[in-house]
Amino acid sequence: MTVLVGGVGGAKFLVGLRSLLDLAKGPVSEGAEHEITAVVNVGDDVWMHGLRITPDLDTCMYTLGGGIDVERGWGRTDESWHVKEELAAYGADPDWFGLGDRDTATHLIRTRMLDHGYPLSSIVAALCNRWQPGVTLLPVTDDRCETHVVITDPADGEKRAIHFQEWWVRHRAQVPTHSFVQVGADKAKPAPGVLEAIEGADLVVLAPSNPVVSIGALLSVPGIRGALRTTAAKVVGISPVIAGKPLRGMADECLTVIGVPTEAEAIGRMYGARSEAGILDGWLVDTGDRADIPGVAVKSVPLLMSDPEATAEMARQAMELVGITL
Ligand code: FO1
Repeated sequence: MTVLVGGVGGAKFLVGLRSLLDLAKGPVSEGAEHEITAVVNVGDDVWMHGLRITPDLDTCMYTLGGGIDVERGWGRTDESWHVKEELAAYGADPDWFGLGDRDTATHLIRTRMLDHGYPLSSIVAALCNRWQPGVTLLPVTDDRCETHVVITDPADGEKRAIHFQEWWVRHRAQVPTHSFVQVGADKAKPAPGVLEAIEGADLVVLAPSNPVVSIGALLSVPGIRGALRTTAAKVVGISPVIAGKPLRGMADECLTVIGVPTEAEAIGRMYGARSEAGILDGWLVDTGDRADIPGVAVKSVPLLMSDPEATAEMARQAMELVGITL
């Protein structure tokens, strides 16, 4: 199975899917009965204090590897913040982005490997040797494809583009926001193995991630949408909103910016049916929601990922929706 994921929601979904397919934290054994490949968003990626940070890849790696701080949904458990405090003591900008001490080791290794010319996909594989996530994590692209946000800056009333992390962490999206831009998308290429993972899958799933800055950012990489439209696998999406509300994060803020209602049906229509110009064969919505999307099989099931068992059942429902039984 191939799953398109962003950060927290995607990582949680992968944990449930891993348990459903009887995979465990450990080496991805080629030729096993089941394999999971996660194609992960890189739109959140950012340079901070000279280090390259890749939030969604790290959230997936730490969550599946058992090192995540569950409460925060990012960074490491048992974290300390001396590096952050010392940077602030120097007045080093920015002070609004938290670099944990343990997390910083990951960024130091990544940055050094980038400096030595390794592509991001090789760096992820190297870091996963330690974390053994039990699934293959692939960045959607090895190229720069960052989400930037066009806002009206409250400081001077000027319109300007800022990095997604500044919009999300510093401003909490509470500034006049006009649009999202995927900087680098025009030249970005799918990372090695990504198109093969989509085209060779038995099933492709869009995880319940942010439809704009996670799934939308993934789709902005040239070739991804085309692979989803042509793969022999069925493509099933899982609604990231329940009763008009996102579970975490700011999917509602992002959807409002692009003029799409925060509703399961509207998001499903935005992705569209493969029989038209879209990418979906199936769309799972929560029991409290409904959706009528011509050309797309829709089913209402519980979508609260309260624990791995509930998530595993969601994944099973996604398979059943398109006629796959384990
Ligand atoms: N999110 C925050 O709200 N505040 C932070 O200080 C913060 C630091 C941070 C450091 C490393 C990392 O991998 C993620 C971090 N995040 C932080 C989360 C980050 O903004 C993610 O992009 C979002 O959670 C969306 O996935």
